[in-house]
Amino acid sequence: MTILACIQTIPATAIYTAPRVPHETSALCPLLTGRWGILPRGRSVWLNREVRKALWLFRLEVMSMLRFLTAGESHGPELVAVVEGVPAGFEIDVTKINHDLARRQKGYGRGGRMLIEKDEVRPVSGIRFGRTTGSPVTFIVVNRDFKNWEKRMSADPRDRGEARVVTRPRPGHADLAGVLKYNLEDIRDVLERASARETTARVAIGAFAKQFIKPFGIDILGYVVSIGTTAAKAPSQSSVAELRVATEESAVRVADAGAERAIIEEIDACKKTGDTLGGVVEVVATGIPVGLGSHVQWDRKLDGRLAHALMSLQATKGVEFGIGFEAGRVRGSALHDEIGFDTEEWRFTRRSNNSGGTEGGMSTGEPLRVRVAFKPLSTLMQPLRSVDIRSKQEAEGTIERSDVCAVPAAAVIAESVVAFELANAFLEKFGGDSLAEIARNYEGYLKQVRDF
Ligand code: EPS
Repeated sequence: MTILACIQTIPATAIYTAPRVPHETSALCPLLTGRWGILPRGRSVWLNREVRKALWLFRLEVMSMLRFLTAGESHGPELVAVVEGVPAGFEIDVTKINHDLARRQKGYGRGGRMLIEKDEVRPVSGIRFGRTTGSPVTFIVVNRDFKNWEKRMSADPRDRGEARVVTRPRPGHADLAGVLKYNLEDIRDVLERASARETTARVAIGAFAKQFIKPFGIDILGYVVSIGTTAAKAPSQSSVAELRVATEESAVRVADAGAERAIIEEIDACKKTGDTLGGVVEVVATGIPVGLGSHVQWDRKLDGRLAHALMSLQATKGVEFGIGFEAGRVRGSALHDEIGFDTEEWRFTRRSNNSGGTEGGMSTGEPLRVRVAFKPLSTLMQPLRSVDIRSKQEAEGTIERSDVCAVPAAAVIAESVVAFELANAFLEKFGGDSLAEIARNYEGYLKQVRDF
């Protein structure tokens, strides 16, 4: 009601392309007719700032089924994840969420922190007797390390003297831009939240979201493609299940024993010289029905939304779908995935999947393949040159306990954010308030595609 009231402020001359007008309805969107006026689709005009703000709120309200927030500092008492827009009736197995959290903690090259933590969620809202109720879901993860930081991370102003102020920004971290932007004197006020520790909450959310789409046959896996200069052999022929077995057994999440040995050697060499290593991960997802996302508006495009989510991960430097940047170097005839028709199964087929499973911002029904490049972590035990923010004198970047390489963990994290985005797009397409309603919509749509 509040959101619709905002829309009343749109001047009579403003016309807006309403985001959720279904294809076969009239130009008068039922949601927006009556006393709120008519917003015809198919035409755009310039809107003033207030109107844009109102519509932005509206977009959040009606477009995204799911939304989430995370909160918490790396060395604070707890991490918090809140997910809103959750439909009722989905079975939630908390042990599966904890399993993914344990996967995130693994990987050769991690630092001492992972020996302290045993990340597990405590569900505190929205789940009753193992099922979602439709209410917002909240998960809490305790930072065991907090007991070593109680005074330094205290909320009580009387503990200010315990802070051990950090004044030497690390090149590559959020440190310098963060203190300048927020006008802070202690870099710790920035680094605590910028830390990749936050991804614990995102993995919990992703593992939760997976449980909405798993019943509909969507399977998602993240694994490592390369670390430093060592590339693992491409496992393109393997099924996701085979790939899962192979990469879960690997200390660096690759399906290639030779590459694994070389990567471990490289991590060891980096550790000796106080350096760090980045890499590339791939997320593959199968069982996605054709038509998640939409071509009709920029912010409804599935690949755009996935790229946004993946680029928001700490240390991400690039995202590519299918053959990615290579697409800019080949001819169209070599790139595009030719279309066939299987008369026995009565369905459209593709002769390749260079697109990585999206065309026009929609899923094609082929496996989603997206790669993410992670830069080497910016805490170097052999620090780079920097400047002290107080004295303005040249100084070395701060040394914080950190990891030499967190790319195997990044594969699990990327898998999790893809899971959330797919669940969100799935619920948007088949939306409803309960599992039963969503399942009906899903079956009806599959029949429509079969009968096309
Ligand atoms: C992380 C926890 C952190 C780091 C790492 C990721 O723990 P701590 O800072 O206590 O050693 O290991 O964070 C970073 C690399 C970073 O730049 O902040 C985790 O839980 O994944």
